[in-house]
Amino acid sequence: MSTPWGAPDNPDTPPLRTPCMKTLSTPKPGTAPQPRKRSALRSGSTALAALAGVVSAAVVLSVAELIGAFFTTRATPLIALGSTFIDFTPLWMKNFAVETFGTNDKAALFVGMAVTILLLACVLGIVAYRKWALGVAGVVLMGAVIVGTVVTRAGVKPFDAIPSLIGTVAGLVVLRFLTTRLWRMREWPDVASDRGAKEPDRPATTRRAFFTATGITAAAAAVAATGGRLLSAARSNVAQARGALKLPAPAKAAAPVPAGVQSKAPGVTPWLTPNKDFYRIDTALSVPEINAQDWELRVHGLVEQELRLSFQDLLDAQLIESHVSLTCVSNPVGGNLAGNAKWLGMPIRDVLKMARPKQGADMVLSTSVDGFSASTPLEVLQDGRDAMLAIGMNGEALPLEHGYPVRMVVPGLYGFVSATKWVVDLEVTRFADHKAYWTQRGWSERGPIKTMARVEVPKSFAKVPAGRVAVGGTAWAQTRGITKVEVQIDNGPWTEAVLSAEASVVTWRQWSFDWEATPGPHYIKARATDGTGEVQTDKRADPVPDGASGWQSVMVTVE
Ligand SMILES: Nc1nc2c(c(=O)[nH]1)N[C@H]1C(S)=C(S)[C@@H](COP(=O)(O)O)O[C@H]1N2
Ligand SMILES: [Mo]
Repeated sequence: MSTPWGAPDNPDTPPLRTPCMKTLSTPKPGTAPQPRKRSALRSGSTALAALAGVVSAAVVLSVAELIGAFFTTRATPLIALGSTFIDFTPLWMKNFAVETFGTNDKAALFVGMAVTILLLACVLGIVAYRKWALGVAGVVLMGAVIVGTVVTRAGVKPFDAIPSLIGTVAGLVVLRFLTTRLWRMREWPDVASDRGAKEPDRPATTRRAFFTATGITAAAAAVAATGGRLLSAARSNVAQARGALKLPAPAKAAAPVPAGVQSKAPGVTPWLTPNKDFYRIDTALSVPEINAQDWELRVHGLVEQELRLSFQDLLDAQLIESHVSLTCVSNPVGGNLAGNAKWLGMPIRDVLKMARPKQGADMVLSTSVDGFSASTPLEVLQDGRDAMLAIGMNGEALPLEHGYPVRMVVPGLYGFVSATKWVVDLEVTRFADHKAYWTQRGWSERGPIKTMARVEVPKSFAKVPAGRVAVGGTAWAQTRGITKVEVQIDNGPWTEAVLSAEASVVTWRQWSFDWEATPGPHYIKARATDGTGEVQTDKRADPVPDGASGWQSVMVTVE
């Protein structure tokens, strides 16, 4: 039985010979090779079949990458597969990934994906070699999975499946081509050693043909992949447009930052976080690239007046500027998933004033171009705090990875329920009716930031000389402010630290403490008190579902 490709289903049936092959070799009776070294032969060809599978997979991905340069980056197979994987990652695995890899979780995902694809490709190569029809079925299935993940991504249109489709077909053609070379090799097993000088060329020739084909294909795949990258970079002018963007002056400037906001302890984080050092957390495997001219925000749902805002509308609006510290709900006690920046944007309450929410609405679901969403209490967006549609960060347009051209910034709430980057949709709705991205995955639906004091110097497990040691760090309780930080050495008394100046209740506040250190191992603990008088709880909680809590304890050795 043959497939439409004319290949034998049974690997032990030799493929049809071409006239050319016939003239070259027909073992004479009596000189046929002994079926010795059978298993060695088999495992050798199995490895080559696996190699053919890997090269074919590389062709699928690189051809899709090259053609994908003319489509959205979210439509390339790796990005779509990875993004879909992220969306379906169970909570425990996500927590494990963040705990183990931190902000390298994306790199870890790519490594994991590469290993998985490599293994699958090996298997498919071997299957195709043994039973071609099954191999085809496997490749078609993989192609279907890839196309399926591509077309179900947010903001991706059906024709964005074209790169993956063409890539899959190209991969199949290459697999067929390489597998055919392997079948030919099987016809002339490695008999040179068995038959001395007789027909020494034949096996070597078929073998060489396979390796030449494999090498050329692999090189072509590498060129296609690199070309695809370069091409899509060249075609994308979003980064240039961002650089050229002139931000308007705010109607209401940021309150001046008082002198002395920086902790006196050397080595504490800068009070204002430079954009390049600002932590980045999101589900986006490739940073969405939105042209500001194409950007549009739809405001709808339980509103009297639906709106569509353009980027120009934002530039023309009464903008405000404000220092706000952001914090990630996944930040462990003592962690660094927090940052402080000066944001420029349009107050969201002004947008809501135009849209006029209806009775019964209690939430705004903000959605990004790539399908992330956050549920923010409606009252928080109207209560006078500087919640905004931000277009500027520390005097520049938003960096691409921080949400260019527009993101939300809401003082007092963890990012997962408020800080939607690349935001394109605001739906006024009710908590009862919609669940946001992380809420669907086991996190809470609301996320006020918990009071937290962080010890930054000395570092955990540091060795310090005896005598006066500068201890210091950063504390936050956005919207409530920090009124006290206390330090405890070992089981000694809680002693008040020196607070640095406070810029506002929505920015973090730094502190320092002079410690007379005596030789030996010691534990340094810190806790903050917020503007309501509440002392930071010592109750340990994991980040899931609504933020970590507990006192940080830093072990140091005094010498
Ligand atoms: N589009 C989009 N916006 C997002 C997220 C995301 O995954 N996608 N993550 C949120 C989370 S969990 C946090 S903590 C902040 C982080 O913002 P930053 O990366 O600018 O620090 O972005 C929020 N906005
Ligand atoms: Mo977050």
